[in-house]
Amino acid sequence: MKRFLLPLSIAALLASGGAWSNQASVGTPDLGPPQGPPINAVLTSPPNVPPPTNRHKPAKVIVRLEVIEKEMPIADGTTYTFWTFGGTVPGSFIRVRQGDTVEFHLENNPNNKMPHNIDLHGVTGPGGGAASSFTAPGHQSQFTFKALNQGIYVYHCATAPVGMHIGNGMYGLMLVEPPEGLKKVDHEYYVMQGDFYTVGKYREKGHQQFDMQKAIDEKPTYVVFNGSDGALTGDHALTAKTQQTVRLFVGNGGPNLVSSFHVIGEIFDTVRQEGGTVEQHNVQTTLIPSGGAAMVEFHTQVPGSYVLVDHSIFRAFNKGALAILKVDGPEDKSIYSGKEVDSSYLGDNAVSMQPVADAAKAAAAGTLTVPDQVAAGKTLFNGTCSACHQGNGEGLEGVFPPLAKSDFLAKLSADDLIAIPLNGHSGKLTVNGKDYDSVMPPMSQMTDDEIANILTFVLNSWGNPAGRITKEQVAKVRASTPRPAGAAH
Ligand code: HEC
Ligand SMILES: [Cu+2]
Repeated sequence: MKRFLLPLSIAALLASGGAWSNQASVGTPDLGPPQGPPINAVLTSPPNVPPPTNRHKPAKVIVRLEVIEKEMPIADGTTYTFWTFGGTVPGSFIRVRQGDTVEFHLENNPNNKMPHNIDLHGVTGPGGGAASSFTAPGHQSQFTFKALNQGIYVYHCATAPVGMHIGNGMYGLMLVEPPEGLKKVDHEYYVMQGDFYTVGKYREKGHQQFDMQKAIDEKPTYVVFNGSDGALTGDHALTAKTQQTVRLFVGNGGPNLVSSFHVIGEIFDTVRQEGGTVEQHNVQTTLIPSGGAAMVEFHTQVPGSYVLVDHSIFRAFNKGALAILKVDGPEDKSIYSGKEVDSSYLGDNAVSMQPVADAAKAAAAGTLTVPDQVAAGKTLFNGTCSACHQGNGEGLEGVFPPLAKSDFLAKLSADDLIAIPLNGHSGKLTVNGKDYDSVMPPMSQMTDDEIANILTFVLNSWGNPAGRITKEQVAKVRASTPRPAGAAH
């Protein structure tokens, strides 16, 4: 009964002239019955996007999405048990055309522990499908919906406790193409932000548990694109060439934060804010609500690394909300002179964190050596301390004291040395005959093993007296010395 009524009410909408008569929706959607044989939807893992449907008629499209609970890295050397749609965070990208009839199958892997369901924001009906898709482990559910509205839509799990299911990575995007399709571009990418809540600190090694209190307090440990710290940096960076067009489908799964999505060094030519049909032009930063998405388009002109961030910027540099689009091609000096400052801007995100992961593995196995710590510490030093003390440890005369062959450092006890990065330092000191009277801020946001590795690297570099600092020593100093007000714990 309802099936027949639906097209009628849409026809009434059309007659009233409102809903479809906007700039981005050129064609009139055919919301009639599906034509031709059923089509199995192509689903892709992030950052890939399925190809355009290239269809001109509504079809019946079959989507099979499997929920898989699995342990994956959330940072180098740090694992987390994610709950996923299709084995990835965000979940598989679904692409259909306005007017399609979608036969949706939700499968809950038999090895899973939890029941799950799915709420697709692109669905018109109770719970966006949630009411029809509650599925126990080892079972599957099926429901059918018509994609009435074009746009880019979030889907997510809505099983209680909902925040926990979303907070464990249960979200993704579904694109409902307009009848005429989207304008052709050179690259389409799938990027989705999410906030994560772990018991341990940001980048604390080992397996991390979900922290419900942090989630309730909206104090995430991680804010990342595509499910992990570094998911889209280094070898995993997005790529393009100069003089190309790029379309990003940018979602935000939340569960809590709103994203101020920005690409450092680019201006968005076109944004479909909130995934709606109105096009906005010449945008610097676009707001992406939790449970919302946007389509962002720009064209590349100057080669280099463009940094995708949540411009709530502590999230980018201290919680992981940072990705890279690497653009290759000839320089255009008339647009940009060409001096690149990637490494200092990006800190340790620009370099491989492999030595840090190796050291964490060795520490877990009880085989951590001084060379392991030195290698990890070097990477971390370059991301944190080198901004002031310089990569070669020489500092800047009169401003930042040298760590290389520092006679001040050489005289410190292990505890006093540990206290400097942990609690900062201010006031007069003399290093190698030169006076300094400045302030070093506390770096207590780093974990015990990060500080241990950095100091072991410093002690074994540049003619310093060698030695070793362990994470147990750092933990002891952390517990027994006061941090200045406002320092991280
Ligand atoms: C924001 C700039 C800055 C950063 C980043 C920084 N320091 Fe410092 N550091 C200073 C300043 C300034 C002093 C001198 C403070 C004073 O005058 O009391 C100092 C002093 C020191 C000293 C004692 C003086 C010496 O030269 O031996 C040590 C050791 C040290 N820093 C280690 C580190 C380590 C390790 C890191 C990275 C975890 C780090 N610093 C990061 C600015 C910085
Ligand atoms: Cu779930």
